[in-house]
Amino acid sequence: MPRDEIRNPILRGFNPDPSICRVGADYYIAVSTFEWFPGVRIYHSRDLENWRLVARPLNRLSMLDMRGEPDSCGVWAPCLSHADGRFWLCYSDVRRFDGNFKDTHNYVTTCTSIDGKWSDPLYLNSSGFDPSLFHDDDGRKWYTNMVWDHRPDRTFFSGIVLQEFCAESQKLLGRPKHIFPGTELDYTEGPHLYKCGKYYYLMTAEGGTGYGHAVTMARARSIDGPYEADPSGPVVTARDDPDWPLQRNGHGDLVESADGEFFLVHLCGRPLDGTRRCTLGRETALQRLELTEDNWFRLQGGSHLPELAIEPPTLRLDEPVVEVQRDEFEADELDSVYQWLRTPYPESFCSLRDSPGRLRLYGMESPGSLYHQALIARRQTDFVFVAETAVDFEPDNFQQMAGLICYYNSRKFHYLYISTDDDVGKHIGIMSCEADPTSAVTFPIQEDSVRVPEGPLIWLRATVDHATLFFSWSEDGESWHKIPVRLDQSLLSDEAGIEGGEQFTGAFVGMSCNDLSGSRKHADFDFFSYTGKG
Ligand code: 6LW
Repeated sequence: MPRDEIRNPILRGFNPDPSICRVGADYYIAVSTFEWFPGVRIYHSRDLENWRLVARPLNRLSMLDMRGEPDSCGVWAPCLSHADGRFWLCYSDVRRFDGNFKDTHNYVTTCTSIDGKWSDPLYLNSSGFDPSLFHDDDGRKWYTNMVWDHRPDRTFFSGIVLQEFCAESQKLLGRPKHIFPGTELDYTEGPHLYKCGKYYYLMTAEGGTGYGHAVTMARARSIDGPYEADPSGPVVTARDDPDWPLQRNGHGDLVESADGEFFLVHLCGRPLDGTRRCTLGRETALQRLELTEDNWFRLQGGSHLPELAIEPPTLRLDEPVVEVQRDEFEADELDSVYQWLRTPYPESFCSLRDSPGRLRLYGMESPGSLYHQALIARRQTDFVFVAETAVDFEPDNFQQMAGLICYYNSRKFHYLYISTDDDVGKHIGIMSCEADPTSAVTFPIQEDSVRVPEGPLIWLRATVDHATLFFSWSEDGESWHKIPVRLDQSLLSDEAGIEGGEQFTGAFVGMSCNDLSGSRKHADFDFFSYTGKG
């Protein structure tokens, strides 16, 4: 039965910087993936409510290699469009996070079907991130990106530039033209161009991707400006309403339905109660837009605050999406719910064939590594969840570890691992990195690490309730031992860390195997389950 409202967020958990396009009755949203491989996730829906993951286009070495890239670098803000019988996807591969530089390389790839093999990327430029392509109705194509200015005593975000893109010669033509400096909100990024009636519209994200974030709109009579910003301020923001349930609203894109209704997708964050920490990262929400009599796009109802629930489109086709909750690893390929870090070579550490019915991970670098980790994980999509696995692992020395990990990035994780040493023998330990800028790890049960029997399987469980994480273990999957240490799950958030952290992804939970000795000791995971409870 179609429901009478669509609840926000529509894409829960880490799904930021949404870009939406419609082809006939089909809607597609592409989101950023940062250091998680494969790059970009594209969801499909016919009713704007039920979204199914249908493509992960940047899936091979020639498209993406993020080994060594810092946390929250990699693939930023894609732009998905459809023209001339194919999909076009622009994206940035950002290679530096801190300090004055970004080293952001922008590419475009195309494909005639959303889930086909996307073309090897065409390099476009590196002057700033958030590349975006607009297909005008006269056949010309226009490329925009934000410009990053590393110089002192000025904003890093120096506005939006425009350049024509020639699809035949595959080149950007002429010199880039500054078309919009941004408003006083600053941090102008995430440009998308549209044409509607007598105006071109330029949507941008402003105010930074934290609690000052906003979607702003400017318009011009010709494509290259001058663009004037909407005098009534942002289309959507909660920057002045810290208690509004959807925070950090910004970075949006609009779409028109087949029967002329306008919708906005935008990113948002839902901080844990009483905190400014989003463990679910930046999520995607949907709003209704209307065009006013004087031709500005505003939220339906006239507020700047995003709605928690909106009226569904009139044209609807329901497609409920059922996610696999327990993976027995019987399939030939890893389910697309999982991602891994940075490397385009998953076969170098991960196999479903070497031990049929199990996921085998070959131990690689440490959980702090920016190069080659054997870590397979899925997004945390609920504030309350239980994740379980059972692992067959016989470590030979203390440098070999395998287990269940709640992971945000190389400086924020809680790891329930099995290892061995001369004092205790085979045991379970916990290793946490608590957003420490020096990357130092703590061992909360170092004095009381739990000796476990040699033998085929040890079950491991993570129980998360908002800011609280407890780990448990079992010898048979029935009788569980809860480790009496309350871990702070809120550290696995965008905001935790030095100077507010301000990172861009979201918490994951998954399986990890490390062999710091280099002998690639493997661990076999019998199943992985995730049960979300809202
Ligand atoms: C993205 C930019 C932004 O490229 O944050 O919130 C950056 N908006 O547009 C990283 O997601």
